[in-house]
Amino acid sequence: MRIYGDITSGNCLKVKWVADLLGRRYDWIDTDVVKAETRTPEFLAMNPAGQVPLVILDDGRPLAQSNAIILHLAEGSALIPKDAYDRAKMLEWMFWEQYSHEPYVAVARFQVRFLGKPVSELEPRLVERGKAALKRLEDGLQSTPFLVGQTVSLADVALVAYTREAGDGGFVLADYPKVQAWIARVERALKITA
Ligand SMILES: N[C@@H](CCC(=O)N[C@@H](CS)C(=O)NCC(=O)O)C(=O)O
Repeated sequence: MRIYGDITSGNCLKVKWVADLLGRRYDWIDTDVVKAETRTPEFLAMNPAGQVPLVILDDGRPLAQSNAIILHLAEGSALIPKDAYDRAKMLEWMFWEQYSHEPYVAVARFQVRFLGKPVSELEPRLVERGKAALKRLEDGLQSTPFLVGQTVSLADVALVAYTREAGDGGFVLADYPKVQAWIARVERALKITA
């Protein structure tokens, strides 16, 4: 398998973490988003959306969208609950991540860390929605160690990717103690070292 990814991107790291944890063999093809390497004709022929992560499976089929990729890679593993309701709850968190978390928490981080924007100049809506997403996570972690019950699942993979970097976007993780403890727990479970 080939993984096209940018190591500074949480969406790409989700794929790397799952592949590493499950012992999947892959070649990592560094693809620099800032240098528009996802917008070349060659890349667009593989993924017309012009985005990483992208994987090319061993049989040559392409697959994009971080959460679709990790779902495919983890099929049949302990990262996906066997119980149908729990599996759907995992997907509930993953869809929520893409629509209500990543567009705020990841975008604030990108603007501060990569575009050099001062936190004080972030669009207020971005900050409010990002804080609301972190609060939603804090509430979701009141009674269980992971987002779906007692064991780590793809819901945790999807959500930890940008939550652990939220400080870079000016969010104060210390305001969310359950989330802070969960980040450390998920990093241990996924064997994330950096
Ligand atoms: N929803 C997509 C988002 C992918 C995405 O936004 N990728 C960014 C890097 S994090 C990218 O490739 N941007 C380059 C571009 O749009 O030109 C996913 O989860 O994979």
